[in-house]
Amino acid sequence: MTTPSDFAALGARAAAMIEELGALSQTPEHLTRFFLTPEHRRAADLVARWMREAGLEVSEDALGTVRGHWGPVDAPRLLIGSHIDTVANAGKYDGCMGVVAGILALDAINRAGLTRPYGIDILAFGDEEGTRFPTTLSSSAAVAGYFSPANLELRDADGISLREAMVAYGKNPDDIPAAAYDPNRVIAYIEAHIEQGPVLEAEGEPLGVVSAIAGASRLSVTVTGEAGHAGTVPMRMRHDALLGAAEMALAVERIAKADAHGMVATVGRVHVEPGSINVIPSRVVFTVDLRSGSDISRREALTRFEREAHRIADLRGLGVVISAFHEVATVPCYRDLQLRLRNAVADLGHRAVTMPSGAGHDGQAMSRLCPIGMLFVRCKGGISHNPAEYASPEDMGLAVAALVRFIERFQLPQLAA
Ligand code: HGY
Ligand code: MN
Ligand code: MN
Repeated sequence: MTTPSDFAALGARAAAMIEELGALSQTPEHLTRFFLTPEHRRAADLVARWMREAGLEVSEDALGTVRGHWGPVDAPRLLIGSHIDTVANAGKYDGCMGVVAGILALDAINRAGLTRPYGIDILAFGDEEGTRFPTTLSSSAAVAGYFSPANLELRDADGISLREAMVAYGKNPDDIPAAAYDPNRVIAYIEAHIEQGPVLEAEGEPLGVVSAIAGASRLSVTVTGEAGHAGTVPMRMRHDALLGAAEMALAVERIAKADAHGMVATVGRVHVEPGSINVIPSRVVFTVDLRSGSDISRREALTRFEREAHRIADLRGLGVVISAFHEVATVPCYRDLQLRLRNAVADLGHRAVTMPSGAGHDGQAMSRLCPIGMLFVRCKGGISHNPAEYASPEDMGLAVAALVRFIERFQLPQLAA
């Protein structure tokens, strides 16, 4: 069996790589690495170096996805990947752990001289979080062949369009179609990722297998009222955009709490104008992130929220415009891949917990290309999108070994139906 047994040594290598990658940030005091930024460039170059050191041929596509190629060039491909972009003030493991684990797994396979009748590509995506432009999964969407050219005109907080950012990054938007794989040449996509939740820790297990990735909607809500003097306008005569927005935020919380499918709703960003301490807010723009394991209940919740928001606006004499700028359906993980991943984990002497993912992943985009499977790794306290995010070297070592074992067991380039 090629599978390495020294999980601690593998995990120590993974931890060192995570630390090195985690230092490539917009600012030194915390980790922020957005899509197509200079820090993304530095991280992509580091990942490319690691891929070469693992014996992989390296390429990079028009949306900055770094690809490490292993095995017979003209054979069907098994894809293993995750993302290297981060949220603002992020943890070091979200996304990066899956890219590091994939590289270390192929390094172990190369050292063992294993061959397979298929090739393997490690993919390091640059835009899973969607934190720079008002879209998400754009790099994996290009790989899966469904990137929408209209997104090239989307602008970041500084007014830079995705198209301009690509050119500044040294890419040509005309090359985006060439980033897509031929679906007939792809067997499956596998992603290792920290769980970003508390279940594995509560179960006392280091690894999990994902059954489905929850669907999500992202909204931008603009509430318009009337600016006024904070000292002179009586409360009953105000059209305060912020208080209207606050009532709408509480309404979306109420809707999520009442849902039977574990729905979650988050207002993560609020912009207030004019933003002076002594002026009644005239305009507020806030975001809503809504997720559920049931697409039907999520869509019903969106309808309910829209109705509530207009009711609140009418009562307060406000205007409200709701735009849904991102929507991704709940995506099941392929059963045969779930089974193969569970078997690989069992070979290491552990029971893989089968569980849904509340967090979104590139696998949702990749499911448009091929069957997907996900391996979850325990993270401390379930904390994520937070500098306190942590996965132990032992658990990361086990994840690398599980990927090696998965590949070892994966003898033929086709899956069971
Ligand atoms: O938002 C998410 O679920 C992922 O971290 N992008
Ligand atoms: Mn994330
Ligand atoms: Mn992630």
